[in-house]
Amino acid sequence: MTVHPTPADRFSFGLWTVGWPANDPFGEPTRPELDPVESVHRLAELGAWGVSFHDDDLIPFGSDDTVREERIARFRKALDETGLVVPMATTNLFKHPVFKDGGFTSNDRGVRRFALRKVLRNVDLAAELGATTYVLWGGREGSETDAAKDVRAALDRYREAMNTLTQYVIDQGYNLKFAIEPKPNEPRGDILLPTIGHALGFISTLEHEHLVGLNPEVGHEQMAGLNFVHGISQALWQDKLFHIDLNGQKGPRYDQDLIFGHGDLLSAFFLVDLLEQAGYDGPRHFDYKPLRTEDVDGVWASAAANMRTYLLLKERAAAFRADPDVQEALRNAKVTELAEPTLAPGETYRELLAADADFDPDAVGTRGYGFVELEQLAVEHALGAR
Ligand code: GLT
Ligand code: MN
Ligand code: MN
Repeated sequence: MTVHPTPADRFSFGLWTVGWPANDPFGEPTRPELDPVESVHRLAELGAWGVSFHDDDLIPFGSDDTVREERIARFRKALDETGLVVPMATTNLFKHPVFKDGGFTSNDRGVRRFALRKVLRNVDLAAELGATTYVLWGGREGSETDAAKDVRAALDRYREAMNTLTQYVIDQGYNLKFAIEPKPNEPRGDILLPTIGHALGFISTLEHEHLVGLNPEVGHEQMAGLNFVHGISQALWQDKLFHIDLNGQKGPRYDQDLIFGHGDLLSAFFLVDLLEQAGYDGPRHFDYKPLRTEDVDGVWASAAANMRTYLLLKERAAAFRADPDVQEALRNAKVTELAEPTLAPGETYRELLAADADFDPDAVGTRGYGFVELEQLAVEHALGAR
């Protein structure tokens, strides 16, 4: 099937994804460093719409102002030449040894102040380049030992950082919202705000809650054994899906960052179905790592594969929804009945208590729901068999 990504599909990539030189804890890089300017051009040629970056992907840590300005100017020129946009930016608070005990929640107050300054500085650049989402992935916010971290104090400091950042954005008049990216572990033994649910709970305690939402990543929830489609459903339900990191993962193990669809394919099918049905209009952002076995050509093949898989699943999901057999199976399974309020309009609990005298739980308990038939229809559509 021919599917061609276009900017209207809103596909975006982190510079650190295609640009990963494939070094891992056990081995050296297998590919050369990529120039961000080249990445911008190649992604645009492939039909991507946007590119995201960490401050350090663009401007090496510790650069002076001359180097900084020069790097930004080259990047901006590439954006102008290709029409690629910057929907999101983020801060690297994990690579330098200074962040070994975290950024916003390091036990060392000086480190916390340094981390906040690093983020504030890049928030200015994000706004300058037109980004509307600022992602915060706190990979080093956590611990390996429970004795070493007062988690309640750490959450106070996390909240203090978020309140400071949101106040800054308000004062500067930036059109920028923050998206927290949960992850259960790696690189820390245990990371704070490990899942969508933890992060949603935390966000509800913030001063400017409306400016803070989520950037959930497929693999991160699956590392915790959780259902990503359910997590995204709740994030949407709470209007907190500000951004999304699409990739693949094979169950609870290290963070694989596989190509989208190369992990749990059926979950990817239902995820695309959900995003498209819910009218999610944010970036479809791929946060993956081209396999270490691949050369530079393989990097671009993998970038194209992410977008192609998304579009194929989108097409399959639309066919699933349009199939009259599926619509009937949805009705038989009472999936549509769940949208009906449990109480009738105006009905009180007093009336409820006196109602439904003829309801027979034993008879209803024997009735099958037909979920298997419905799921099989989904599998057949995902396989292109219908
Ligand atoms: C890092 C991490 C990703 C995050 C990036 C944003 S950094 O690559 O593994 O999941 O999205 O900070
Ligand atoms: Mn990941
Ligand atoms: Mn991510």
